[in-house]
Order: sequence, then C-alpha cells, then structure tokens
Amino acid sequence: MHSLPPESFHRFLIFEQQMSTIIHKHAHTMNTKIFILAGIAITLLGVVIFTISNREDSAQKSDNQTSTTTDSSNKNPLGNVNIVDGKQIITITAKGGYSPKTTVAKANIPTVIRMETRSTFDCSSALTIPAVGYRGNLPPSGETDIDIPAQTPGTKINGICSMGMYRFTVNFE
Ligand SMILES: [Cu+2]
Repeated sequence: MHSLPPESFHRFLIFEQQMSTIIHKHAHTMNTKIFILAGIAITLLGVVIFTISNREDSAQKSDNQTSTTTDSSNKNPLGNVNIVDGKQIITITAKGGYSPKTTVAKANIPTVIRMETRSTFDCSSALTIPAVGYRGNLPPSGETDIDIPAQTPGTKINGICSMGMYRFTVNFE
C-alpha cells in the first residue's frame, strides 16, 4: 500500500466523517447494537469504494506502461519503412524538399524507394540517386518506385534534386 491514490482516500475520509456525524446525532435514539452494525457496514462500504478506485488507478498505470513499451520497440518511429512480400518499401515524399530527410532501413534485403509526389512543381521532382545510377523526373502527383539492390550494413544512399539543393539519406543497418 505504498502508492495510495490520495484523492480516493480523501473522498473515503470525508464520507466516513459525514456518516459518523449523522450516527452520533441520532445515537441517543438508537440502541447500541444498531449503532455498531451501522458502523461496521459503513466501514465495509468505504473499504469497497476505496479498493475499486485503487484498482482503476493501477489499471490506467499498466495501460500507460504497455503503450510506452510498444513505442520504444518500434525501430522506425517515422513509419516510412515497411516490408511487403520480402521486399523493403521505403516511402519518401518529394515536395519542396524530401521527407523524411533521414531514414534507417534494413541491410541485406531487396529494397524499393517509393517516391511520392503531391502537386510537386518544384525541383525536388527532378531526382538523382547516384549510387544506383537513377536520374528521373517524378510526375507532379503519384508514386514512382525505384529498385535498390540489397545493401551491405553501413551503406548510405543519397537522393539529390537536380540543383543539389535538397537531399535525403537512407542508412542501411
Ligand atoms: Cu533543387
């Protein structure tokens, strides 16, 4: 009982005080047996209420712990790397630059860089990926898949716009 929720305990104390005031007011008209029975009943009720609110608090605590564990175990917090049918798909958006600018991906697996454009009319649509000899003009809106062979761990692959102004990097680990 080292982490009692102070709020519910406080509520319980106020409730007990109110009930005992009522009982004391009427004590002279009650016989002793009823007074004792009422006291026991109120105490039990208080304990039940206190236990329930305590349980709700600890249930919320364990929920929070579960979601925290899920977040920290996610290797790609940006969510732009997915493995589909044994192929690694890396999605990168081109519009006024590239997003995300840095991606961590898996080595030793055939990969596709999927370039997404959404009304992209700036020079980020003119893309070069020197490491694989790619040079192309992405459509103003759509998806363009660029095949990247399996990479050795530690390799970095850069995508650069035609002017060399915007770039993105994929780190294979
Ligand atoms: Cu540019």
